[in-house]
Amino acid sequence: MVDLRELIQKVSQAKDKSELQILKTQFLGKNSQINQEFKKLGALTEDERKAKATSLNNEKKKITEAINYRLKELEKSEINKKLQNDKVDITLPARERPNGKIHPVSQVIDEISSIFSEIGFSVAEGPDVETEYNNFTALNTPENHPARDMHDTFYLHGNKKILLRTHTSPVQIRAMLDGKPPFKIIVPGRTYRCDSDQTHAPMFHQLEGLHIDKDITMGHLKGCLDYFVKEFFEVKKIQMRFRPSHFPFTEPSAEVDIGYRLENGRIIVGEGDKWLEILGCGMVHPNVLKNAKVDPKKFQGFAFGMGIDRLAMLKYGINDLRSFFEADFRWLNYFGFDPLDVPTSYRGLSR
Ligand code: 2NL
Repeated sequence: MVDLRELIQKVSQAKDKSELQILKTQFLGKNSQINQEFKKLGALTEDERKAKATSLNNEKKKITEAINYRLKELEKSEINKKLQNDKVDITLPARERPNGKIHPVSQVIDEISSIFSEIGFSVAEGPDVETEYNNFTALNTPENHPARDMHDTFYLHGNKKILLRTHTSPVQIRAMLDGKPPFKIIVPGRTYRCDSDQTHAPMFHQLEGLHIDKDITMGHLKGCLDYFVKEFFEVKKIQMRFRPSHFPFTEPSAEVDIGYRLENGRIIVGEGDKWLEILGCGMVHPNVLKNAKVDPKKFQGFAFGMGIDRLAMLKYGINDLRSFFEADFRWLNYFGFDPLDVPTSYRGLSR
């Protein structure tokens, strides 16, 4: 006979869920006493069997109920313990807002990264100091191309093999050399050119994108950029045109303009009778794929590049490029973004 009271007492004293589980197996499992008794039923007369089966089922029900009851008790005390640990004092004063601000360039890089991450791009980064191979040669830029000129490129130590990258493309070359296709990355970062006037700074920011896979077409490129432009400028409709262009690293190549109009001297993006160039793009040149050890017979894709500083100026109504890099605290306080706004504003903070 099973001593029901003893079993139920043990269950009600189980310290935790795992002990309870052990008791459950012991009392109701295959090798439990009750189960053995069930097995013996066959040897009894019909009347005896009925009576015994009813009493066994009753016992089983009582044990099960006791186990479930104890389980609820244990879970309740677990939750209470958790609540106790997570208790916050809501009467404490709020933390002071930090003094620092997020630079508009960082803000725009975060916004663009979040827009592209939603369609499967990941962010890659690389060094500012590059080799001539990664920055020019791999990108199908001929030996005598004017972009390589001393006047445009900062060569280090007069050594023509080491330089400050003039675009972020070398990071994509590194990504392709280091990995296996498909590639779907964007690359934001600092870039450098020996150029300084009203609209050019020797250090500026670019963001490039690369999508390489089997059967990627210009149609994918157009769809991708159409999505990006609408998300970035936070408008549902935007006029966009692809103008044929030329880059050594893409074929065919295009520049993308968006429609805009002026309203009281302010640029209103979306539609209008004027066009504004915002980025360059194209299908990656087979020579670039070969140089990056990707088989152009199996893989192809698109790439694009844009200047971040100008996009930040456009979106947030800043009209002097040089103010970006003056580290003027009053300027940053005015044009910068609140660090605590970042997580909630993954889609920009247009004002
Ligand atoms: C612009 C135009 C562009 C690319 C950048 C690229 C990178 C690789 C291969 C092929 Cl690894 N292309 N990048 C392509 C077309 C245009 O930038 O106006 N940038 C500010």
